[in-house]
Amino acid sequence: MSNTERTFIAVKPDGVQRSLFPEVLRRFSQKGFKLVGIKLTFAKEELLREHYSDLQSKPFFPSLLSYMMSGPVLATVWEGKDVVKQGRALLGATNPLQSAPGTIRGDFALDMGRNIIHGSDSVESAEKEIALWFKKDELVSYKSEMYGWIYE
Ligand code: IDP
Ligand code: MG
Repeated sequence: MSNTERTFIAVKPDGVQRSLFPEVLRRFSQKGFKLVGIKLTFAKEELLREHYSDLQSKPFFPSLLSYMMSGPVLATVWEGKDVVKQGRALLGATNPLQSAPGTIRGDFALDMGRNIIHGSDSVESAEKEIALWFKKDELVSYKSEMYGWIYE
């Protein structure tokens, strides 16, 4: 399994406003994942329409767009073994009421439309989302000094 798999994780506007982003960064870092991209940004409608293109026909799509544009988003890219699937596990279920305690949504959220965090759901969508949110030169390559303590 590749140690260089990447995923896109975004702390949504409510997570930023509620100061939950340090908790998100802590959980991903302490699990062993390497941060390779980070920026605080206001998402443009055009970007969000592309990002959530699979949900266009859903009744909640307009409110999802306004939610995602209600404040800055902390966009991040993480690298590591099985990071896409593991990242989704750290997040919990889409509906926070169905997210187990110990997950980010399970610990900090109640409503689907305020579920504080996004995570790519497959390696393919991670690639698409990373390219959508980050320019190539905004992602960094570096040797993590903790790798020897994380990977056998
Ligand atoms: P995910 O974020 O867990 O991948 P998706 O089904 O891709 O879930 O939906 C994207 C986002 O749209 C969710 O995180 C949530 O904020 C919002 N959403 C999904 N389903 C509903 C719904 O039924 N009502 C309100 N918002 C929803
Ligand atoms: Mg999704």
